[in-house]
Order: sequence, then C-alpha cells, then structure tokens
Amino acid sequence: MTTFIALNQSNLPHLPESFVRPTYDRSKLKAGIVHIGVGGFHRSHEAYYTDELLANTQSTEWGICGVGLREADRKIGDVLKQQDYLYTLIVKHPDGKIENRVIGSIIDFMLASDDSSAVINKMANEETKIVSLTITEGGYHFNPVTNEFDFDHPDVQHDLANPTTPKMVFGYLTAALKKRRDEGLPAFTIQSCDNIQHNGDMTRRMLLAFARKQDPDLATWIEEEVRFPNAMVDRITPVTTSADIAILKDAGVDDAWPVVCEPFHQWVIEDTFSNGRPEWEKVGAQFVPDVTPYETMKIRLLNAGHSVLGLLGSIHGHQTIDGCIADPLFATYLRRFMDIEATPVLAPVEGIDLEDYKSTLITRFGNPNVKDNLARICLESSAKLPTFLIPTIVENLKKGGSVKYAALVIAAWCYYSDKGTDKNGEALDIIDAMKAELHNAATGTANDKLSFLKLEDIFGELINSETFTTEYSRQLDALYTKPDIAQLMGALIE
Ligand code: CS2
Repeated sequence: MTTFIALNQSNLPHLPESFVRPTYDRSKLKAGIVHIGVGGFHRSHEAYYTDELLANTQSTEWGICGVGLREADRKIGDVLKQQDYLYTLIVKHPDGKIENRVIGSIIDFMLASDDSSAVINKMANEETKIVSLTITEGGYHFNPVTNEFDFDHPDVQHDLANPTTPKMVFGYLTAALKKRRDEGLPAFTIQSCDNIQHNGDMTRRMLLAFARKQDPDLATWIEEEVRFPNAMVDRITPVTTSADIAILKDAGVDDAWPVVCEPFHQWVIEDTFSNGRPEWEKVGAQFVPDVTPYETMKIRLLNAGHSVLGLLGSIHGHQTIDGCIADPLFATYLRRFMDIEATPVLAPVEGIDLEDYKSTLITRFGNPNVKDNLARICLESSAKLPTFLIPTIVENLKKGGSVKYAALVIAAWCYYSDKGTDKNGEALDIIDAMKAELHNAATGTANDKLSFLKLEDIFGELINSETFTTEYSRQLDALYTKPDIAQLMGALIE
C-alpha cells in the first residue's frame, strides 16, 4: 500500500526532494496582511508573491491571515488549519513539467461567522498594515443601473443596523477602521485583488458610500487616511479537481486542497499605500503611477478572449480553453477578434509589445496541462461581458470599426442562455446571478429578434446601433436556423 506524507509544518522536511518549500521561519511571521476571500486565485497570486518575497528577504512583517466571510469558506478554513495553513501550488508548464511548491505565507485563518469581533480585532490590530480582498464582482455591492452602492441588499441593511456584528465586507472594514481611529492607530491600506477595472477606486467609492450612511465622521477619516491602490492582477487558475489531488498523492503527498496554475503571473500596482507595504517589486510585481492601460489591455484581450472562446466553445461542445486553442478554427477566430476588433481600440501600453502580448496569450490559453473548464469561464458572464467585451464593441461602433466577431459572440450568448445546451443538445452548466433574466430575454427572441439586447444593464445602448443590430440579427438568424457555430465562425474568418 502506498503511504502518503500529510502536508503540515512538521512534515516539511520529509516531503519529496523536488518539492519547493518555505525556507523562512514561519513561526516568526506577523500577519501584516489580512486577506478576505481565500480562493484559488488568492493562493496562486498574492500568497505566492508574498511567499517568494518572504523566501528572498527573510522579512517577518508580511504573513497573511485569511478571512472567510461566507459559510462556504468553512471548508477551506478547516483544510488549511489541518495543514498548518500550508498548501501546494501545482505550477503546470506547457511542456508537461510540473513544479510543486508549498506556500507558507498564510499563517492563520478566521471564519467571520464564528466570531465577528475576533475578525474586527484582527484587522484593527496594530500589526495589520494591509487588508486585501478577492471577493468577486458581486462582493462590491455595486449597482450597474444606478452606478451607485446597492443599499437594498439584506446584508447591507443588516450591517447598517448592527455595526459591531457585520456580515459583509464593508461592515467589517468600517468596524475595524473605526476601532483604529478611536485607538489612534494609523489606517490600513485596502488593496483589492479582484479583476475589476480600477478595483481600488471601486472599493473606495463603495466603502465611502456605506460608511457615510453609517457614520459620516468616520467616512471623512477614511477618505483622508485610507489608500486604495488600483491593480491589474493576472494568473490563470482553474478550479482544483480530484485529479490534481491525485497527482500529489502519486508524488507521495496528501494535500486536501492544492491550487493549480500556469507559470505566467503578473501584478501591476499603483504605489499608494497608507501604512507601508511589502517589497513585492523584488519578486516581479511592477509598481506604476497609473495602472489604467495595463488593466484595459488585460481585460479586453485576455478576459474577453476567454469569453469569446468560452461562449462559442460551449455551444460547439468544447470543454476547456486549451481544447479550443487546439482547434485551429477557434485559435484563428480568437486571434482575428484580438487583431481586428480589440487591438485597434486599445491605447498603447508603455513597455509592452501588443503583438507579443497576444501571441503569449494564445500560448498561455493553449497550455495543454492547464485544463481550464469553459464552465468557469462562462460563470457570471453577465458581470463580465459589460467590462470585458461591450466597450470594445461600443468603441468600434464610434469609429466605424469591425464588430462582427463580437456580434457572433453575443448571438452565441443569447443561444446559450435560451437553450442551455450545446449544439448536440448536451446540457450546459450555467451559473449566473442573472440566469433567469438572461433566459427570459433570450427566449423572447422567438417573437422579437432584439429581445436579448434589451437587457440594458448589460448591453447599454447597443440596441440603438443599426450597424450592430443588423450584424447581430444576421448571426442570430443563422444560429437559430442551424446551430452550427463552427460554420458561422468559419464564414467570418474566410
Ligand atoms: C477569466 C479569469 O473569469 C474569467 O472569465 O478570464 O478568471 C482569468 O482566468 C484571470 O483573470 C486570469 O488572470
């Protein structure tokens, strides 16, 4: 019988030799960072950069205390605790090489619903210099219709009425900042690591709206004292599967929740912090005065590229992003979309050759070992496409550029939302906060061809552009007549 070594601190010396492991003294680490939302992406990105920094500098200031705000976070908390907060990052290279790296930067974890005051006290502790976030788009309570903070959410109402026992992120941040102000401590930095344009500005605006309603004096203090650096974050991190856990077992290590990722990683951050920061530039992060061109480039090429493949590929019956890239039709279509529609409306980015960037993207997407499932890519498309794809269409319409590649993607999204199956009738796993609205609008296509585009929160004014609706209707008709997405894609790239 094969025996496995359980991943924990005392077993570190007994791991297989090939495993990279923390060389720094974890027992000396202070939690300078409290991080809310310990999903795969945090563990492949910020926790990875920080681990590399700790290994390189022997700094003791920048350990990470993870926080989970949702009951669903209990499992990751339990797993991490059992493993002394260690986990394996399985870095999968395109040539099949695998690097197993045990990350040691996370040193604690707290589930907010178990003890909300412990979480507030941790954030308010003098040692905490940064509170970072990966809470997904939905966690920001931004209402795209009013462009304002959404006070209607029950958790927001709860937090306004119960400031010392909050439930949502802004309730925790205000409670902790209030404590720091009352105790004369400096404010922490709030650092969003979500894939949102101007993620720092968004966090600031939402937090201030909430805080103003709760305690206007505190809001003024936050406005003056707290910094919210914008950042572009990047590393493809598919969902961990049981096969990944089995890979480690084959190597002799029992890790209940490793993280898988590609070798590429990028982090471009605006250098504005309230209370000091780790020297992440020593391990490859880039500090810049303005992150805008980097984030626009990434969102409109990488993330939009993912959605293009995700929606078209789902209908075709592809399962993963690398599966799409292995299909020359999909690879060519993606490159055409990037070259003909996305790039002409992008501003130049200092120090980056866009042609190289796009070629690298195709190689990254094609990594046959990173099995990034299309279901993950298409998850919450209603929150993604308004920033990933719609602005490219709008800007092309303004300057008379091409919109046909994107129009087919929107038509495919309508078909996908309407039928919920691929072209062979296989059910698709659709997860979206607006799933019902998307489905209703899409089924309306039978009577009104433009029904899907009437979802104004998503498509804005697109319905008023005759150029767009003509192209879209043409594609939609063809798709509904015969759902042969490959043929339609082929016709566009001829
Ligand atoms: C993906 C991203 O969610 C998505 O649709 O495009 O999660 C993507 O993998 C990351 O932004 C890569 O950094």
